[in-house]
Amino acid sequence: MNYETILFEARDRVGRITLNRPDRLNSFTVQMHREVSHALDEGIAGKMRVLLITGAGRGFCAGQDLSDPAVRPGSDLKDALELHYNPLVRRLASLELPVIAAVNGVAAGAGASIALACDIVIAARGAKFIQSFANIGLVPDSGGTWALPRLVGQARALGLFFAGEPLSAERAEAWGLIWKCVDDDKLLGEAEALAAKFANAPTAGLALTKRLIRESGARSLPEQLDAERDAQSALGRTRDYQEGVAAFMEKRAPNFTGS
Ligand code: T3D
Repeated sequence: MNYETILFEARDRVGRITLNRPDRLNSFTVQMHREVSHALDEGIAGKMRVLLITGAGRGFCAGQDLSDPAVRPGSDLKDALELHYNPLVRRLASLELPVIAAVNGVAAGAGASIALACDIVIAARGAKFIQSFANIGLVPDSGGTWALPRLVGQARALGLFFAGEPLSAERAEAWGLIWKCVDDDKLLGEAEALAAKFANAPTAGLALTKRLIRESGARSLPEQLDAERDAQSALGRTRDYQEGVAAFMEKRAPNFTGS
């Protein structure tokens, strides 16, 4: 596919999506949704073991492109969510591999929600997160009302949602909203280093860890213990476990294959 609104490349087992409408702060159009979906298919078919998402130019993503006639005030916004945002967020959450968001600049509205739907969020010090939905009379969507209270608690989530004010990357890190804030010029290097580390990790274990964490909220402790037991039971039979133990015993670096 010839991508027009994103850049996509898969190299060294890492799929890289760059949202690429910098003059509109990489806000989402239907075409961009379709291209991201296609890139995810392509990455999976190419057996990527890690996905890295970032934005071109000075923004990460400003959410929905508000000039799109499909979301004109008065129209039913249900389709935009049902057909595009919700499937994207579900997919990021259920992809059986680590997903890293490298937030290079402002992440607003659904752009913030999509960043927070990723497993690891690294942000440039100059980046900010804006729950801008209230500024235009909408509720937070794309999983924002699910993720934010879990990450920062109800008081901060409601404050961010109601005020619609920018939250700096530094404060986002201090509040536990994101994994890490780094100097602007270090962002891509740090994100690539993490991606390379994960791409060479026992990725089946990382995928099951992701699932356990993401499903834990709906389970009791006894249920979670059962789920951990089942995951460990499956992983104990993998080549990567065999390799990890052998490498430890032989005092050498492991060579994991993700199988
Ligand atoms: O509607 C549905 O489908 C339901 C789903 C909704 C999901 C959502 O995401 S709702 C929230 C939508 N997003 C926003 O409300 C954010 C709108 N943007 C802003 O508030 C500001 O642009 C920012 C705070 C993000 C950044 O401000 P600033 O001053 O750094 O940049 P700017 O000058 O406002 O933006 C630069 C350009 O990008 C500008 O175009 P211009 O004047 O240079 O021609 C601006 O219009 C454009 N732009 C920024 N965000 C959007 C956008 N164009 C279309 N849609 C945008 N979301």
